[in-house]
Amino acid sequence: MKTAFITGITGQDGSFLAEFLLAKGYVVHGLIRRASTFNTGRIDRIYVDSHNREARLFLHYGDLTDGGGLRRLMDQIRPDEIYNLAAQSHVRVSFDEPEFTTDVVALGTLRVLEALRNAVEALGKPIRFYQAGSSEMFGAAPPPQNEHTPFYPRSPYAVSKVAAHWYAVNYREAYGLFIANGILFNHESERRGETFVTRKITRALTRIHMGRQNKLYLGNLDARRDWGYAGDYVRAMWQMLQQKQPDDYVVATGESRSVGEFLDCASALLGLDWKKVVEFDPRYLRPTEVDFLQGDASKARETLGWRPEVSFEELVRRMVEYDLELARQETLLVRAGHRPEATGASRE
Ligand code: NDP
Ligand code: GDR
Repeated sequence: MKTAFITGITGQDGSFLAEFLLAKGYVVHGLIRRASTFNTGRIDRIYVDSHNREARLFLHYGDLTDGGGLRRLMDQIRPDEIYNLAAQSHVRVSFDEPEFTTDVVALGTLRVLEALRNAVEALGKPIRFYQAGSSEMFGAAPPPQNEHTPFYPRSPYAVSKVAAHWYAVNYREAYGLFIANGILFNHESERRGETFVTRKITRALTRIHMGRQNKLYLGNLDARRDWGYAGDYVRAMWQMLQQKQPDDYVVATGESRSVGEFLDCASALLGLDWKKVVEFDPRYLRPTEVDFLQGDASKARETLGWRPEVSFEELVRRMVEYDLELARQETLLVRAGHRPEATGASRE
């Protein structure tokens, strides 16, 4: 039975990856941050009380800004595989919090790599490491982007991911460690954070459909992204760590659509005309934008045998159906006298 350690387990990808690894028979350990409210909503469905002998998912408090804690956890968990997914992952917010973003995304990765290096030396066992890289690292480089495309990051988040990428390459070469960088293009799901544009759209349009909201405020509708389904992308992460040699891979669908096209697809499912409800708010623009991402995942296809299974239309349909059900439940609760909950609709 293999043991995996996931940082960022409470996030969208962490929750999909934990489910995927548990289904493969792994013991899974996850890093969680102390927060004043519960932040484990995405993994509650798979959590079994650790006193139960059947439990194979264990959670540990820690933070990517706390290197000592990471090193202690590594000694305790003795993982076979580490998936470093934790990040301040919002590009727009990284302009507001550049130092914090750098501390978590760039230095945080370095801290996990140091903990890995110490653990491999101290425990004398091989440990495989996955680093969550991003298509944002390509930034202004023209599409299609693949493993040979030079990085041209356009935000503090993206610059930090580039640093993390090169730290990972350097640790692989300097210490002979098994480290793979995934360069993943945007991937979404029903569990996507509500301030990312796809989920912000499906959450808002379904609420508008149910009469719970009037307007949706957005920024740049012309930006193009290569959007896939998160469940497909965590499979690629695992596959990268099952190879004979560590390497770096682009993971993408190869198709690119604008934010406007995402709006078209989601609103058609609801019979809405989004042009009547969407308004522009400059607050959601970025000082430097990434205009056009379209990945070329030939290497992942040929070497890993990876292919996306969920199409763009199916992705949007899943998100709209899920959020429509949420909006229905919200409506019922309000009718029963409950106070409506805040949504991400008015945020980033
Ligand atoms: P999310 O924002 O959904 O999740 C981020 C996770 O990181 C959460 O578990 C969060 O904890 C945790 N985290 C944030 N800061 C810290 C910290 N200081 N210490 C420990 N944990 C922390 O991101 P995704 O799941 O979408 O993405 C996973 C990774 O993949 C990220 O590194 C992201 O940058 C990268 N990526 C994502 C892509 C995408 O399209 N989704 C594409 C390419 C790369 P909490 O729940 O407490 O906030
Ligand atoms: P991105 O995702 O920046 O690509 O990063 P996001 O969904 O935030 O933005 C996509 C595009 O939509 C435009 N946009 C808006 N974005 C948000 N969030 N809110 C709005 O109101 C809005 N209006 C228009 C943006 O300008 C942008 O062009 C995601 C994150 O998951 C990163 O962590 C990851 O590395 C990359 O994907 C790949």
